[in-house]
Amino acid sequence: MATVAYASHESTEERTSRPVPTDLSTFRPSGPIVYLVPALNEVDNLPRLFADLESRPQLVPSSSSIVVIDDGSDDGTAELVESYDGSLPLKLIRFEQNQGPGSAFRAGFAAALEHCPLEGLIVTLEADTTSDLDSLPLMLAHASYDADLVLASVHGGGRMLNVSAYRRLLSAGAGWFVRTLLGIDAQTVSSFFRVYRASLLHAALARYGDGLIREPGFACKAELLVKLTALGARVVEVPVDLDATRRIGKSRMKVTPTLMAYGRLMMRQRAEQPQTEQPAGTGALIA
Ligand SMILES: Nc1nc2c(ncn2[C@@H]2O[C@H](COP(=O)(O)OP(=O)(O)O)[C@@H](O)[C@H]2O)c(=O)[nH]1
Ligand SMILES: [Mg+2]
Repeated sequence: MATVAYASHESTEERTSRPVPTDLSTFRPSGPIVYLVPALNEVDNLPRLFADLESRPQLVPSSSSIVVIDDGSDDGTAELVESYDGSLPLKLIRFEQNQGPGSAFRAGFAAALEHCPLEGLIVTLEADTTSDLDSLPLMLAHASYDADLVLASVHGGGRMLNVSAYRRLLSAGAGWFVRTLLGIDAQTVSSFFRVYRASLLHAALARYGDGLIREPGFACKAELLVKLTALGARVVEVPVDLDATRRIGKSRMKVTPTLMAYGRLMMRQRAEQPQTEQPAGTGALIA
């Protein structure tokens, strides 16, 4: 596990920073968890995600919710969620027209923070079940003990299984870009699988308002990481395996618009840096 951008502002007394317990079998987060699952035409994959979560009730403590953000799917994704009658506390946000995962996260965070207490956790997760949920207890534990943001890291100890060389290259390239050109010391920057402290997102929305996520597409994850790090978020990476054979259907990521968005992000960050950057140790975050 690599620790990145560990801001030195431990002065805020309420902020928790304790060692993560070695035995996670009895660990339970103290607050609810809100799962945000952006979905575009995932009718074939969502039943497996629901089954994965149903088989791990400890990951869905009381008052938790699982919010699927359907983004103009035409394959019955929304109808599948609406007709679900199992044990999971499912909710649906539905866009009639496709707006992209960045827009989905913007709506999802706003909805989650309306009800989620400061000690709650927000997990963002792909609908396609490619990320290994067995890593989630450790991610939740870090978010509860010593991190504000936990990244699932295929490049920081996890493995990319059955992933094409092209996609590996794109993913590694995104990491290089964010490290080298945006100055963030993280190995994996583009995975959707993350855990955020609700308190971090509250602080970020107070700081950036509607401008927190400006990228509507896949580059939103890098954008968020840059902005949250500038706020002084303590970021921890947990190794997570990604297995592409678990996905039915093709990736929905559009490569050219995503690359263009990374370029736009860099230009914008460079233009805005003097206003948004804070010196280390003065993070505005409160736990
Ligand atoms: N809301 C929303 N979700 C999307 C969109 N495109 C992809 N997704 C979802 O985002 C997640 C990641 O997409 P995926 O196709 O697996 O991308 P990859 O893992 O980078 O190949 C999946 O849950 C998709 O259903 C979109 O335009 N809007
Ligand atoms: Mg995927």
